[in-house]
Amino acid sequence: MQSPPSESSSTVPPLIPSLAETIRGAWVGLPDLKPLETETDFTSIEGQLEGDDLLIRNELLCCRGIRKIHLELARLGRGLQILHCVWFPDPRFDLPIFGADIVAGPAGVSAAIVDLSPVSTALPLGIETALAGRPCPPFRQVRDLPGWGTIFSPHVCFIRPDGPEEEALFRSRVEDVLAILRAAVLQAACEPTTAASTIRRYEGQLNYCLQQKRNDKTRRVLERAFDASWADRYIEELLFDDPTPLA
Ligand code: BLA
Repeated sequence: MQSPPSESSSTVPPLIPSLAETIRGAWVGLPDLKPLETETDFTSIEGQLEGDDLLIRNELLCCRGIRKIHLELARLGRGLQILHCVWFPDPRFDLPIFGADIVAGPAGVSAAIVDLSPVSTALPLGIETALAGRPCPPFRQVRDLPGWGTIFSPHVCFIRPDGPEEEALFRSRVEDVLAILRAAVLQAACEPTTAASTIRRYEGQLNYCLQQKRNDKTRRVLERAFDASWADRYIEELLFDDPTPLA
């Protein structure tokens, strides 16, 4: 796969390319892993934000148990770097949503978040036990969640990493979280589309998408670089598209 341009720039904070590698490593060997076909080709997108180029590179895959694995690397001129990653489960499987977002500016990483978020009232028991057994390391600058952040689990890690050591610690947190999810994907059984549990998880995923779309900070960057209707379409069709309605 071709390296996104953000990885060859000397101004990229090392956390973003190294996390991208961590994430790519975590999907290797997942059952029935394949590229995700989308109606629109979102692989590579270019826009302009206040005279600066905005480059977006998307990697999209799916596997048994996960309807969409999305890794996005965005670079705005020399100023802003973003890594956005969500693994959306197939609602027939009892799996949480993996989400990570890293936002970095010239002064360093301002936001780093990672979570396995529930799509029912609580996380699947095996995931909960595994996360409880591997608590998030103590970071010096923990950030407050925004109002829409009620979708995240009690294990969410939302920080401003304080220096390269904490950046490495955050990367190892992402590794731990993905190892827990991988183990669950390998074990998960497929339940019928009509099962009450499937329907509950489908609705839970709709709610996750709805709440994420309330993040004005994402929308603002996209609207300024492209335009409001393009940003809307990108958010609705790619970033937080709803799962396919259950038949
Ligand atoms: C915050 N997201 C942000 C910020 C920007 C973006 C500029 C503000 C940075 C800061 O507060 O320090 C921008 N994020 C983007 C853009 C994309 C993106 C443009 O992903 C995509 C093109 N956001 C997610 C996911 C999570 C998430 C999957 O997309 C979590 C799993 C979280 N981003 C998230 C949170 C904040 C944030 C919680 C802080 C919001 C706030 O404090 O109001």
